[in-house]
Amino acid sequence: MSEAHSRDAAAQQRGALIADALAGLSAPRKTLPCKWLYDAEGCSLFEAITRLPEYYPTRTEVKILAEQAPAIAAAVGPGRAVVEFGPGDGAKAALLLGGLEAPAAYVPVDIAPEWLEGAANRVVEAHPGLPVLPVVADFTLPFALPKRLGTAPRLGFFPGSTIGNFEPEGAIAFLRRAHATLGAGSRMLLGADLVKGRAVLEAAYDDAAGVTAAFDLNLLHRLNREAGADFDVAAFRHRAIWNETLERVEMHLVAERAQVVRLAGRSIRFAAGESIHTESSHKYRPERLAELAAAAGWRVAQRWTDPQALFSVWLLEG
Ligand code: AVJ
Repeated sequence: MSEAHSRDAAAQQRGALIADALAGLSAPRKTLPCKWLYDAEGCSLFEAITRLPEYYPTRTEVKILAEQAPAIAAAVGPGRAVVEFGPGDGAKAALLLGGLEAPAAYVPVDIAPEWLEGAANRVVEAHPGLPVLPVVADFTLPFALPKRLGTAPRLGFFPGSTIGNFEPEGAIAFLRRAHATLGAGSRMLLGADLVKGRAVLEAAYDDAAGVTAAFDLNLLHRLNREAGADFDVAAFRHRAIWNETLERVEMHLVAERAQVVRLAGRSIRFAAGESIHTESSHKYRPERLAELAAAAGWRVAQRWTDPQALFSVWLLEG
């Protein structure tokens, strides 16, 4: 990427952040898209979250991927190019690629260049000789795969239960679009967190050490840094709520007192106790996830879970 190109991309992202913030914060129920949680600071806070005792998803999924590696490799088959939506630090990809037979390439796709570089380097180190072709793109929107990928059959990889950050209709739209991007005959390895009791879920999203609170509040710091806002971050408090009806954990930033915030020349009013909904993390029952996949044109080939049924890994084909 040339410097001018990345400067343009940064300016474009800033414009999109401001537009999303103005739209989300002038709605009757204030909201911000969760993708903006992941700037460099957000990425490193999220990595700290994955190591928290309360945050079971990452370690459970990694355990499933490691223990089921031979079964996953057998079901996926040889010679596939792995396209990962949101690669994080690249650790899960390195693990997956280590088990697969003769993978053809690795294509990490992410909106955050900070993430991409680290993931690409990690996989290059673990798998020297494997072509690694990073794509800077918002995978919630349509994007093109690199031409150099050629005609190798593809395996989409969407771990971490990031699927849960979409509304159910958005998840179907994403899965359908991913199918179109990957092409006919492709497969998809998908991680999905499962419905469980409130206490476990709320602790996972509001840990005792306050790392998740810092991750959530960083969104306000980011708006101050990049959108010229003047949030008094100390006047907001992080809350995680299990919404039993919608089967999702919601993160909110609650205004502790009435206040007015300036953002891009506009005034945004908060009543005391009013919140910004910053993320939903939908949890799935296996039947529901199978329905979702089918609605998007995928067949379920296999499903793996841990002994406590905390988390699930799915192989889809279509
Ligand atoms: C982005 C899906 C991996 O929803 O569990 C973790 C993000 N937010 N703690 C999730 C998150 C708060 C996470 N994923």
